[in-house]
Amino acid sequence: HKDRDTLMEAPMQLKNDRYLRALMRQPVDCTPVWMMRQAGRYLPEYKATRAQAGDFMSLCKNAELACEVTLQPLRRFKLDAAILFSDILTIPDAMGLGLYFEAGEGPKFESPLSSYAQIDALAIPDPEDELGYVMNAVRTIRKNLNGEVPLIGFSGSPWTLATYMIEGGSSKAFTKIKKMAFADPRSLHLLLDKLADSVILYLNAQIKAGAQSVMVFDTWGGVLSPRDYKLFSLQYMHKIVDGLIREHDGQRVPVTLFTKNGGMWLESIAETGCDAIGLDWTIDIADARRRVGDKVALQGNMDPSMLYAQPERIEQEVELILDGYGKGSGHVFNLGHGIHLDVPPENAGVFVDAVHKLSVKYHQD
Ligand code: 1CP
Repeated sequence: HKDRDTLMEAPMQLKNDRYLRALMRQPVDCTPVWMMRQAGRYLPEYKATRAQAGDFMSLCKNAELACEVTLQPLRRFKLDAAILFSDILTIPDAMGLGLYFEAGEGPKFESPLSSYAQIDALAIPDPEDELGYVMNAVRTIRKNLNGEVPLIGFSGSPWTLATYMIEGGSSKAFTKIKKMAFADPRSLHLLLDKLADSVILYLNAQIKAGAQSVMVFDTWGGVLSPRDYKLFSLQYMHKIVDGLIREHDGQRVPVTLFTKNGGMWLESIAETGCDAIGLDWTIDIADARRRVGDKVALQGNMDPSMLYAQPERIEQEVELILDGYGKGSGHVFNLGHGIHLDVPPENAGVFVDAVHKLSVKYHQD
């Protein structure tokens, strides 16, 4: 029966699989592109949906609205991937720390952690229970994407989550967590280990719910010394990579690790066995490729502030980065960090189109 066959094949058959192919370093017609924080406040339609939801966490907890904002950037731009609309702080919230957002001030926790006893008492969240709203969003988005492009699931790294849980919110100097790292390392390692276990369960549940690739955001790993990065951040990301489902529904589920300011440590990151490394803009992608060889794919790495420039300047920068990576597959174009909230949406469109148009020649032999 024809209809039934189509229905059964539908979930596997992606109309555009460039993003997954590039992560696996398989041939592509042009370089795939998506933007970190592609759903968000630079889009007026996002602000409208958010206002409808009330606050940010209510938006994350409403599967229909989370799906709506996930799809909004895809309606405007020819993006090659969708990313789940959620936040990295869902795990600490599910652990009972009381996440809230103060207007214009970013995330905060009611009960930040400071002692071994508090950390010891933390339970590992059940992804289908306390975090069930995230899995519902994944399932809803996957259904509504209708096989157009792959869906990226994500989590924060244990170190990055721990910074918020111990500092009580965003930080500049990270003195509280560093005090714990150096004066009471046993407590911090207990926390990082529980977070690694939580992230493994959380990402595997996202994969089972329909995420076709996953990314770990280590936004604050770069504030550590090289030795402490390995000890407090990379070690736990390695544990996560080892614990992830790498094949689901007969398809490889690629994993990308992103450490902001981690350009010095690419070789060690590649050794975790991840499929791809996310790069910020402080490293030349040509050097990065020379250093990792064909071990992993690379994602990045235009300075997000370049989207303030004129179209010609944006196109020139895209060309320079494409040329830096060079010929062949293994490059997923992206910004080196999240898109700024006052960027004109048209400029994001110029960027996405430039990647597709200018990259074709790097994929012909
Ligand atoms: O609407 C609002 O006012 C809330 C702003 C906002 C948004 C749009 C927050 C609060 N989170 C998000 C969504 C979000 N966060 C996504 C959605 C998917 C997409 O990319 O479109 C993702 C992937 C994140 C991940 C995230 N949250 C990270 C890691 C990546 C990065 O940008 O470094 C981090 C560090 C956070 C914490 C967080 N949540 C929200 C804010 C404003 C922050 C950053 C605070 C800080 O700088 O410390």
